Order: sequence, then structure tokens, then C-alpha cells
Amino acid sequence: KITLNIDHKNIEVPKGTTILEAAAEVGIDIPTLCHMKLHDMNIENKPGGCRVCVVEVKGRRNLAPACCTEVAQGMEISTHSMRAVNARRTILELILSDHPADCLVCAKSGNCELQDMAHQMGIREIHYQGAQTHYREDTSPAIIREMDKCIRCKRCETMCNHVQTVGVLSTINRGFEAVISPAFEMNLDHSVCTYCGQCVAVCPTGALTEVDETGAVIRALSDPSKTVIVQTAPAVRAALGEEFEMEAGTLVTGKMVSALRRLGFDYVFDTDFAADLTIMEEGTELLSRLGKYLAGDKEVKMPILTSCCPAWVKFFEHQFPELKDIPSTARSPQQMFGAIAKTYFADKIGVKREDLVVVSIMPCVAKKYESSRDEFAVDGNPDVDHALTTRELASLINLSNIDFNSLPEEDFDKPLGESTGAGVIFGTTGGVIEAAVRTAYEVQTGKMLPRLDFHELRGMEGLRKATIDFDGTPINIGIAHGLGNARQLLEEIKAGKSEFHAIEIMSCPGGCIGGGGQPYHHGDVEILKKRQKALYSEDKNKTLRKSHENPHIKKLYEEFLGAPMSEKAHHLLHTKYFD
Ligand code: HC1
Ligand code: SF4
Repeated sequence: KITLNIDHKNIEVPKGTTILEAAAEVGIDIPTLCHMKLHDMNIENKPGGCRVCVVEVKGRRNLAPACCTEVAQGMEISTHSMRAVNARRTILELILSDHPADCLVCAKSGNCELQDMAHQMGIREIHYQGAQTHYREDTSPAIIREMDKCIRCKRCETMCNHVQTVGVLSTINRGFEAVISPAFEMNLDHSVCTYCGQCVAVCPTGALTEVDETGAVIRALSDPSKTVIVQTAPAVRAALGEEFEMEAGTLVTGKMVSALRRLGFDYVFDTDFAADLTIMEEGTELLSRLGKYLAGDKEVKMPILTSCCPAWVKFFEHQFPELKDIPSTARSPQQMFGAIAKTYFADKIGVKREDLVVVSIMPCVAKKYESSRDEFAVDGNPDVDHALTTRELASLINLSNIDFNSLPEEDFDKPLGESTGAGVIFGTTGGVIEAAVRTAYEVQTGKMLPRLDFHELRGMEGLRKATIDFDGTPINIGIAHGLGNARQLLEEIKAGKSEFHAIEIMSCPGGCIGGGGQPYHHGDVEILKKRQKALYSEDKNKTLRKSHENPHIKKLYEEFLGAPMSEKAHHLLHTKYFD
């Protein structure tokens, strides 16, 4: 143990603790722009790059960067001596001298750590002349890179290279020319970027943001010739409230529905309905493959992998093309919803496909890319027209002058708004496979499940495994969230060493609750845990908690699809993967 003094507070911490961590122990928040730590997830970005966290250490000639200076016995530290404050302000001014001052129209305005810090430090004038070099804007189907706004904190590099192991982003060039970029300065859409959006989630400035589709949605809502419907992803309801100053983990399902109605959507539906539909298709596929495998069919490939996360799909298409016949062929719930909306539902209400606009609200930026994939369109008309993030929905609500907090709670419309608890838990790591188990068990054994809560599948560890007893047949299940964790399981499969029958993979740490389109959580894993808890509580409060019991799903099969994996279901609800 080491004893030291920070701002006149005595403290004892273990050897190896940094000044930044030690200060946090006694409630002193030292400002920083580059440091980021996701506790419990073993994720840390500590380049010591921004130098905003400098503090004065008694007896030392130079100021010390708190994030990468370890404490020493008897240290006396001042985090607010005028020498430290003056240096911090100078450093901030130098950063700002090479940053565009377009806060008024920046996508990150109000959520920008650099803007907040300039405000906190009372910066009124910039005394230095930076190079203000201009770098081209790079727009992909999901993410916009505006490198003029990059402060080179390297948080995005940590997420892309160490957490996701995608390896798209690295620093090239030097000095004012330095830029975080894909190799050879190619655009993101030419790289192997998965559009997971984890770089966007941690970017402190407006350098990395999602493609903004709010304008297009406003235009559709104002067009009287269009019927505009909306679907909301499971994870959105557990986080949207944070944009309106509510405690993390506050469920706002009913308020969200009424906000969407007030925005003018003609029908407010739920992606959870399509999640139930996914379970019907994916569960049937799992059981069919499993049945053959257990009967000794050497042709059948195991394990089956979930396929609802578009960043994960893009990841294996690029990085493990030889495994592309292993994931389920089921489309994601977002895309199943779009396909059913533009056929079954459009027919029901007598609207032509081209006059029906499908909007989805997603916790994710990759969903924008997914909805733009060619295979999810008919004659150039996409099944899902616009995918907004949770943050974009909050911005739509704000700009429409709707007082979210005082809204009444309303219910989704029918038929595509009815869902079970199984659909709800899709939004958290482990939820998709738990939903699949609830249905697959009953279909396979013909028996009622003795319990519905599979605690062994829940949690936040990056890699988890459990064996579920299917009435005498042990089924081995794996779960990975974060693409780096997924990579480990894929390497095992490639080497023929996988012990699993089924694996759930989600790209974002925490699953969709931690998606790149959610309210910024600033690295606070407790926020993710609260969102996760909220989804399990919504599941618990549902009357129906198994996908195959959803009455509107049953009706959809009776009236339209026939049976799971039927030819029609195959055509509308399944997909192919590409190298
Ligand atoms: Fe997800 Fe899914 S759970 S992928 O995380 O399978 O985005 O929430 O909508 O499609 O249902 C996201 C969430 C979401 C799909 C579902
Ligand atoms: Fe890397 Fe994901 Fe960002 Fe693409 S979206 S650059 S894969 S972190």
C-alpha cells in the first residue's frame, strides 16, 4: 500500500495505481480528454496524449500527466494549483487552435467533451494560430469521419483494434498532418470496418458520428402521400430516458410509443415482434441442424451462430469467409420486420410498397448499413427505408418541442407491435440465445419448460458458456459480446475445437444496450448493467414470455407464411452471406 496526499486529502492505494485513479477514489475528478476506462471489461485507453490531466507534484520540476503517472509513497499532489490550471488551459487552447469552431452546427454539440471542457475552463479566446489543415470528409452508409475535429485521443483505435480486433483505425502521418484513418487513407466503406460504431460511442468530439437521417424522416412524415410506420428495437426503451435526464435503466416503452405517435407515425410497431419471428425461424433452423448432427450426420456443421447483429455479420464476411455457412441464415429482426411490413402489412392496409415508409429506431449505427444492403431491397425499394439511432430519436423529440417526461404511456399498435418477453431480452448480451432456448426446448421436447429464467446465460463477462439440459440431451451454449471475444470462439471453430452447439454473438460490449447509437455512457459499465436489468424486468412483467406463444406470430404463419422455414419464409426472412 502507498500513502499519499491529494488536494489535502490523505489516501492509501495499492502500488501501481495512477494519480488519476487515486484522485477518483477520494472523489476528485481530474479532467482528461483521452483517458477512458471501462471497468469490469478490461478496456483502457491510456495514451497520455492530450496532457489535459496534468497535476503538480510537490518537489518535481515538471507537471505530471495524472493518467499515466503512478503514485509514489508520500507524494503531495495538487490538482488545482494555478500552475497546473494554467498549463491545462494552455494545452486546451493549443488543441482548440487546430479545431474548427463550428459548434453551432456540429452533430456533437451539447454532447462534446471538448466543448464542455472549453466551457468549464472559461476559454474565451484562443491565443495560438494552429495550422487548421483541412481533411476531406468521409461518409459511409453508417458513419461520418470528420477528421478536422479529431483530437487524436486514440479512444477509437483502442475500441477498433483491441476490443473489436477489427484493426481498421490507426494514426498515420505526423504533426498537424496526423490523422486516424484506415490503411492507405482509404474511406471507411472500402475498409473492413464493421460499422459496429464502438469508435463513435467513445469519440469525445464530433470527429466520428452517425449518418444523420432525421431530415429524411421529417420529409417522409410531412408527405401526405406516404404511410410512415416505425419499429423500435428492444434496447432503445432501456436507454432513451437518459437523453431526458432520467436515471439509467428507466424503462420508457410507453412514453416512447406516445412520442412516436405525436411525431406523426401512422403505426407504431415493435422490433420485438420481429425478434419473436426470428426465434421461430432461427430456432427451427437450430433444431433441424441439431437433430441431424445428433443423428450422426457428418455433413451438418455445428455450432449454429446467431445472425441478428449486422456488424457481426460484416465481421465474419470479411474475416472468416470460410465459416460463412455456419451462422443461421435468418435475417435480423430489423430486416424481418421490413420484409413483413412491405408485403403482409402493406397488403392488409392496401398501401403500395413504394408509398409505405418503414423507419426503425435502433441502438446501433450498423443497422443503417444493414438496411442499405442490396439484398434487402425489392427493385431498389428497401425493406427498411431509414434506421435512426436512439440519439437521433431523442433529437427528433426535442426539435418537435415534445415534453417527453410528461407524456402518457401508450401501447404499440397491432399486429406488428405485439411481442413476448423473449423478444425484449434480445437487446442484451445472452438474451437472443435465452429466447431461442425457451422456444427450442418446448418444440424439441414437447414439454413445458420447468423455468423461464436462465441465469446461467446472463451476465456481463465477455465470454460465457452454459449447458442446458434438453430433457436428457445436453446442449452446449456459448455467448460472446465484443468482436474480440467473438474472434476467440471463431478461431476455436476453425480449428475444429469448438465444444458448442449454439453460439450467440453480439458486436457491442453488453449487446445492443451498449450499441454505438445509444446515449453516450462515457465508459460507465454500471449504466450498461442498469439497462440490462431494465430489459429483464420488462421480460418478467410480460404475460407471454416465449416467442412461439405470440398470438400475432401464430396468425402471421397461418395467414401468410405457412410454417417456419417454408418457401415463403425462406424468401422473405432468410438471407445469404458474401465474401
Ligand atoms: Fe438489437 Fe436486434 S437485438 S440486433 O441488438 O436482433 O440494434 O436492441 O433491434 O434487428 O430485435 C439492435 C437491439 C435489434 C435486430 C432485435
Ligand atoms: Fe472499427 Fe467498429 Fe469503428 Fe468500424 S465502426 S472503425 S470496426 S470500431
